Amino acid sequence: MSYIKYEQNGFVGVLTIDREKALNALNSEVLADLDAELDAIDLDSTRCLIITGAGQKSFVAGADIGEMSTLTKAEGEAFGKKGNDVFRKIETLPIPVIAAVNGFALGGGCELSLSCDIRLAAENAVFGQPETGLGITPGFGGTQRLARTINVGKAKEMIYAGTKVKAPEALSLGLVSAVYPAEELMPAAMKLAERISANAPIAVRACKKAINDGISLPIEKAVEVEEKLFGDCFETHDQKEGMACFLSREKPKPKAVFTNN
Ligand code: DAK
Repeated sequence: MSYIKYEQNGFVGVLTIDREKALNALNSEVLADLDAELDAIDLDSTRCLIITGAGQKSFVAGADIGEMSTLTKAEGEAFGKKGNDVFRKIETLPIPVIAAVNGFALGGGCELSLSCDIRLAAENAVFGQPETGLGITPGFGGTQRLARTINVGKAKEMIYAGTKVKAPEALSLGLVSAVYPAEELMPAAMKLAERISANAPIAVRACKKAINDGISLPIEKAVEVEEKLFGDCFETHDQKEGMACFLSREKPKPKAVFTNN
């Protein structure tokens, strides 16, 4: 039995972390199942992925504290690497990934949402990095991605003091793009995923790569990354059709199914 449920809705994949009785906490098995499910996504027919948690209460309440409590230093490092590898796989997945944060996003759960491209939250969402209270640092990229996503001082406060942030504050911090009543979260995430999927897939992927690869480079190097990816869009079906339709004032025809060219 897998801790991950996966559904394909047209071009959109919906991946649910399904360990509801432990508020979807990430143990080694959940991480292994998540890794395997990410590898199994058909990237030729999927243009956007949504990640959410099972139930109404929690996105992911963190790494599994029970499992971590008995780890040795070496095992702790190995566990951190396993999580980091999976989260990096999400961050570098060629297609955009939306986190639909339906409740607690604490510790590894907050870090999981930060490895996604876009975060949408339900009104009951709570974000936090409570690790220092447990005697550890955030280990799945929290010290790095949180400080790059929101104001550095606020990120430091959340990490040093374990300050939790509810959905409205998360919105004002830019940690999430929008907040919805719980029952509207998944429809809103689907709607956004479908809007993304309606655009030229090669161009959307190139945008993700350009932003991710360029963001930590000096601007003169970053624009070179953009130039290359911009050039890669030319001679593709969608570039030719998109521009021809604009010039002839025709309605754009439905996009071709993505192929790797
Ligand atoms: N791990 C394991 N089980 C968890 C869990 C977690 N993180 N969070 C909740 N659960 C389990 C509870 O134990 C409980 O199980 P039963 O007792 O029913 O068997 C069940 O989920 C329901 O939880 P509660 O009864 O506590 O529910 P409440 O509504 O009262 O409270 C809560 C919800 C989310 C406020 C509370 O459960 C809570 O504070 N949970 C812990 C949140 C937390 O501290 N998260 C951060 C975990 S630390 C590293 C790699 C990774 C990390 C660090 C280092 N390296 C080694 C480099 C990451 C660390 C973390 O994520």
